[in-house]
Amino acid sequence: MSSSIQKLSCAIALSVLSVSSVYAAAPKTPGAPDMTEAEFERGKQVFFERCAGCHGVLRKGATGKPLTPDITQQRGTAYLKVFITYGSPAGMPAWGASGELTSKEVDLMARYIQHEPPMPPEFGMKDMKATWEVVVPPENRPTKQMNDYNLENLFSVTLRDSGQVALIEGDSKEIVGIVETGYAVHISRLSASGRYMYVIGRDAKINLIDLWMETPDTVAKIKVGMEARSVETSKYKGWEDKYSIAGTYWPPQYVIMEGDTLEPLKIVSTRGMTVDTQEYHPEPRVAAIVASHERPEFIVNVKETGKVLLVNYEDLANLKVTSIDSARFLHDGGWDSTLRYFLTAANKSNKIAVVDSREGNLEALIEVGKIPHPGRGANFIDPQYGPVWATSHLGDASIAVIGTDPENHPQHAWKVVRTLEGQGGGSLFIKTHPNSKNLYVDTALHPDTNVSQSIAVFDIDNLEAGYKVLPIAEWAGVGEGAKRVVQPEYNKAGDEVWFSVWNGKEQESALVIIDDKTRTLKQVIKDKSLITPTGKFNVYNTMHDIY
Ligand code: DHE
Repeated sequence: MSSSIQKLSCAIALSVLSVSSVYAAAPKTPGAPDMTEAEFERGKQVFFERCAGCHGVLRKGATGKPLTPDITQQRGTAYLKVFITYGSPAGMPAWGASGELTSKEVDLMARYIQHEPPMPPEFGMKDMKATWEVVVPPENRPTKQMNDYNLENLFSVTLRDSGQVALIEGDSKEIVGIVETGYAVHISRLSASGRYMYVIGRDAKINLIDLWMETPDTVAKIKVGMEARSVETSKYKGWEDKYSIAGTYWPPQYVIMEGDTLEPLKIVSTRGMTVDTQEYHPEPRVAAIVASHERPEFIVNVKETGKVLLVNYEDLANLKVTSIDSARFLHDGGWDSTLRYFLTAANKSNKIAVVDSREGNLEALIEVGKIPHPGRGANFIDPQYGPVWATSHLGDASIAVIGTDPENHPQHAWKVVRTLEGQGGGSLFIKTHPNSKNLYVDTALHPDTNVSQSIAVFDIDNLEAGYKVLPIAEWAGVGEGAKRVVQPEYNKAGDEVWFSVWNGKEQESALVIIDDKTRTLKQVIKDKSLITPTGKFNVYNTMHDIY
């Protein structure tokens, strides 16, 4: 399993840009093997595409190990070649043996990583402004909804490898639009009003889509860096739709923008000291961002330093940021059912950090399984322990169920009250809905295709009975391919669950919709335009943080 996990993090990483166009040439490093200028350029490109997602652009290590020259030169070319070729049980993919890199490329990369990593350029206000475009100014936009769609039950579906999102009406299951977005597009988020949708690509391009238009389309766009994963919008009372925020992996920073135009207003670097050893880190990447419902604040996860920032947007010129120490390698997370506590994975620390957004402090740091990966997690009422939030894990089969109600169930609050056993490791997302009695757990990155192509579903009222397996990929009836089943997402009513059957770019993919009550197949959506569907974002559930 571990190798496919690593593959996710690396291979998916940065297949985004022609890096040679953005890096300055690096000096030769003393002690490192010789390389021609052309070889060095190729090394940069391969590293950017395959390795940076795990090891970091500056190779300080995150999900993957650090690869700085003091370490790599000690290992030497021969050792590194074996490692790159065959991978490791700890999660390094077998890049050579799998044929993804030729033996010439393996040799090149073994030499390349013994040199100092070249520093990509910064991306400041001038660069952002140069890419910023208001396609339809706010004054020329509709003043009411101009289409007949039931917008609250619309889904935005990430079409990962075509750099698009599909807008699908949940009621009719019709694809009502395909919108061009950034490369290897990642997530969609909804403004508090539900009118605006923000979509961010791995190339840090953001599209602002106006759902009120006759045909919903992009009304503003911007590029906020070289590489990004997260975007969010202000949700506090009185500030609805006012601001948006995006975090970048490179450069390590976040930017606050106008909500309806994406005009960049304030850029803040996240470089600084790590939470534990208090050493300077040059590349603390911005992972998940959520909008507080308790205060006019964005909550920003800084991965490598392990700090959760509460960024108050009331006065951008006198910005107040509360920095909360948690644990390193913060990644994804979501709210508890009251929308007061933010539970977020410090993935390589095997912990869940709980932030109290009302008090503005760390409520708890909870030990869970190996590499928690909740997505936004799942909230439900445990028959024995009361309100709980759950996460599954990339690194093992466990599902940690955590008590979230310090008021009425203080003895269970912030404790792992149950550990369920799922189908296996390689899980990315877990989901339920307030109107459902089912808890779905995907295992999209499990090496066994029987597991990666199916879903486990637990009965919330009888969790100890174990799970039932639904053969989602088989139900999709698509041809050959990896057919990973990924990310359950409910419709607005909470009586249907949508799954992506994520196949190769040249292969057929599908969306499979099941009836939540009966757990039986309801509909399969297939279309030539549905290329590599992954994340799905129901408008109502996303705008109200229901999960
Ligand atoms: Fe994601 C959310 C980062 C790979 C699908 N992903 C997130 C978030 C982060 C992140 C920081 C939280 C954003 C937020 O809430 O603001 N993802 C990364 C990576 O660094 C990683 C591991 C490797 C990479 O180089 O990109 C990675 N992610 C993937 C995939 O391969 C997935 C499965 C398919 C795809 O579309 O690329 C994928 N990530 C998703 C989805 C979400 C997400 C669907 C949102 C889940 C939700 O329910 O909100």
